[in-house]
Amino acid sequence: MKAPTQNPPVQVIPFIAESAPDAVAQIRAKLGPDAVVVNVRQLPADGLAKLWKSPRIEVLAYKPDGKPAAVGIADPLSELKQELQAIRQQLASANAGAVADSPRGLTQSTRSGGARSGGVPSWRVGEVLESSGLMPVHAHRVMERLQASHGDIPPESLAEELVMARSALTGLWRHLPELGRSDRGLHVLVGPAGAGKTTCICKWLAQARLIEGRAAHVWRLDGSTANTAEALSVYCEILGVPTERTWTSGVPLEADLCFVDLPGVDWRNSSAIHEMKKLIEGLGASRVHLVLNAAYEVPLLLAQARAFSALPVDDLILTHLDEEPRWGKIWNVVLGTNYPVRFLSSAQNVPGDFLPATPERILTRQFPA
Ligand SMILES: Nc1nc2c(ncn2[C@@H]2O[C@H](COP(=O)(O)OP(=O)(O)O)[C@@H](O)[C@H]2O)c(=O)[nH]1
Ligand SMILES: [Mg+2]
Repeated sequence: MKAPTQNPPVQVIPFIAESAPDAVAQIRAKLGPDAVVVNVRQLPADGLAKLWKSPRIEVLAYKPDGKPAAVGIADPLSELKQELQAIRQQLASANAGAVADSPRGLTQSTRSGGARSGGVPSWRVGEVLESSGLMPVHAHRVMERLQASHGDIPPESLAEELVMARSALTGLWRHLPELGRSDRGLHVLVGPAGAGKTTCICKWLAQARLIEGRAAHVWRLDGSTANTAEALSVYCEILGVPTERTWTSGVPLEADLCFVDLPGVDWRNSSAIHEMKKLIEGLGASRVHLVLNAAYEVPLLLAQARAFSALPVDDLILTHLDEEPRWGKIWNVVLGTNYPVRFLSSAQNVPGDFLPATPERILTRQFPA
């Protein structure tokens, strides 16, 4: 690979700020209007300091070299736009390659090794499903479907079994209702603390603002605990999205995409969930997305989904998928709950990976070529 000769390495500078306006002011003062923000995160307060200090934020930013600050269109978000475009391209090619392709390594595997001791061949793909992350109960359900439609005698090769299993899983996918496809309107993200709710709002906003140029509005509301997600306000300021800390006049006419960011709720605390339910009812018409950390163990994920079903949840957003190698796990949530999955989020950084959930996308990662 050729070493880059034209672009000198960029110097990423961390800024520690007390608030969103403070961060923006510091970045503009030091790097000028064409600064590129690469990450925003909230810093954990140390020890007892968290009792009296408001949380601080760290913003990583740099000034693109060779581009005088005062020349050209000041677009501090061009890097983010490029990154998003690259993600979209990747996405398009991943979809194109995802249609019923036989995973390599399995194509040579024929039925000879799959016979029971009595000589009658048996389906083997159930084990493959389990090793990709499906719980035995769900792998069993897929196998029952396969046997119901193809009979007890499996096809010649394991690769053919896998093609059939992929198709059976796709048939079990719960699609978003027609009405839920457009994302106009008010979205409320709920879930346990640390699941990635605020990060998902930032990623969703980045796509809507930078690629689609849409008008958005954000409310960062307190619940039974304070909402300390200062990073959200910083990001909104960077994207030019108005944020409010209280719900007063409702959704403005000009905003076609609105988000309510709420603090996390402990799934075992039913009275806090009840309080959140009342808060959501007070917002009027909205869509409620339950955000879950998919790297957690499946029983915990299902217990969380059950606890939050006291809220009017429309669908799920699964996060931390970069920390979960076995994407087959996602099927346990698809088959173990009544919710459609709307988005898959797999990066800490914004804009990062935030993609509509589809069976093809999951299967491609579940059974890599
Ligand atoms: N690795 C990884 N980290 C994430 C992801 N989403 C969020 N995080 C990190 O998880 C932590 C909690 O995220 P945050 O959005 O504040 O969660 P919230 O409490 O639900 O709003 C932060 O440190 C995020 O940077 C993800 O998809 N992958
Ligand atoms: Mg948050």
